[in-house]
Order: sequence, then C-alpha cells, then structure tokens
Amino acid sequence: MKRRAVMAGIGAMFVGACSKIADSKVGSSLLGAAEDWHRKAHRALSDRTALVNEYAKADISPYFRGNGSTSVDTDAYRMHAANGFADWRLEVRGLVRNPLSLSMENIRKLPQRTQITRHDCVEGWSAIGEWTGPQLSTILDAAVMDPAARFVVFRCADNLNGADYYESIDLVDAMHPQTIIAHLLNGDDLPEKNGAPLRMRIERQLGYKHPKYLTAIEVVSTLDGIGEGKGGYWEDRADYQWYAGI
Ligand SMILES: Nc1nc2c(c(=O)[nH]1)N[C@H]1C(S)=C(S)[C@@H](COP(=O)(O)O)O[C@H]1N2
Ligand SMILES: [Mo]
Repeated sequence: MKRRAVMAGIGAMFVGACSKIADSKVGSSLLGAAEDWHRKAHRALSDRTALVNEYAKADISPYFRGNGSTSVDTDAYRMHAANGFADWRLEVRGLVRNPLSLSMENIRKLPQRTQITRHDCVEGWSAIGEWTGPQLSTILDAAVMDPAARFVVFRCADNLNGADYYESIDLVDAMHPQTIIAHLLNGDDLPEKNGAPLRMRIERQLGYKHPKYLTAIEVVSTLDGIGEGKGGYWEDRADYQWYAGI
C-alpha cells in the first residue's frame, strides 16, 4: 500500500471509531461528560472574574462597624494620624521590576473606582458601604510583575493579639476590577476603625480577606515562609479558608 493510502485508512479508522462511539449510548454519555466537565471548569474560572453586585446610595448602611483591630497601637501610627497621614507610604515590592513607594497624594492622583458593595464577615454580620480608590491592577501594572509572580501579600500596621495582620490573594483576584485600594468610605477619608488611611477591598471574598492599615504590597511566587505559611492571619491561627470566595 502507498503511504498516502495508509494514512487515509488510519484517518478513516479514527473517524469510524469516533462516530461509532458517539452513536452508542455509553459513548455519547462519555463524550457528554467530558464536555460537561470542561464547561463547568470553564465556568468556574470565568466566574472568578465576574463582578459582585453593586448597590445604590440608598442601600448604604448608616453605620459601618469596625471589626478585629479598630486602631493601631503604636506611636508611629498616632503621629501619622495626627498629621492626616501626609507621610504614610504604601510600598510595592517583591517580584516586580519597578518597586514603588506611594504617598497618599500619589494614590489619590491615580484613576479611581467607586463601588457600593456588601461586606460579609464570617462572624455573621454584613454592611453596605461605598468605597473609593485605585484598582490594584493599575498599581501592579505600573510595578510590572515578574513572570514568576503567583500571589500578592498585604502587610498591615496593626498587631492583633501578638501577631501582625496580613493577607494574600492570587493573581485572578489581584487583577479583578473590583479589587481596589480604598482611601474613602462613603466619600470621606477612611475612619480609623475601618483601616485608615488605606485598606483593601477584595469584593469577591469574605471580610477577613480585606486587610486594613495597609503598609505594603508584596508580589511573591509562594506563600511558604510568610507568617505560618497558610496565607493569612486567620488562616494561620483559626483554620479559616485561604480562598473565601463569595
Ligand atoms: N489589618 C487588619 N485588617 C483586617 C482585620 C484586622 O483585624 N486587621 N479584620 C478583618 C475582618 S475579620 C473583617 S470582617 C474586616 C472588618 O472591616 P471593618 O473594620 O471595616 O468592618 O476587616 C478585616 N481586615
Ligand atoms: Mo470578619
């Protein structure tokens, strides 16, 4: 047999086998299951980029409670608060080409996003607030992440019961349009209890994933060696899930 004929024969065999499998009941349910699996995996991935519900001004809670740390018990923080956080700096470091040190003025001058969202705490309360600040993606784009980057770690000024609060997310949440570095709540500078002068809003996740009193953003390839290695203050000490998607 000529080579071309052999190839055509093999091709025909495959086509034949496939259509036979697809014709049989077992075959079509197998193909169906594979397709279903792919569709679900695809949906799970694309859903993570979907926006959470945003509310109207009329829905804003009259009082947005403070939870966990409601202040930072250091002289440095008191001094920052006393001069309106004019000297506060947000460091952007780790696996980035351009490390940054941003002032509040720098942050206010970036393009801003305002969103009215519901905050859900695992302790069983919710509140709706209007948050304003630059998208994290804008800052990460300016810093230019290394190809090895996989997670973003947030460092905070407060120490809660003997350990520094920290959190981390993956790059899907880091680049999500509703992931912002908020400096305003309901149009005013953040109150101290809600994380002045800067706090993250990571709207696709539960309350403990939104670090307050933000001092640094660290781009890393692994969470090993950071805190106890589980990616966050509560993950390290109370078995809270690292991925707390809502
Ligand atoms: N730095 C820091 N961030 C934090 C906490 C904290 O104690 N310290 N508590 C977390 C928890 S459990 C919740 S529910 C929210 C509360 O935010 P709020 O004080 O603005 O209500 O902040 C989160 N971020
Ligand atoms: Mo919480």
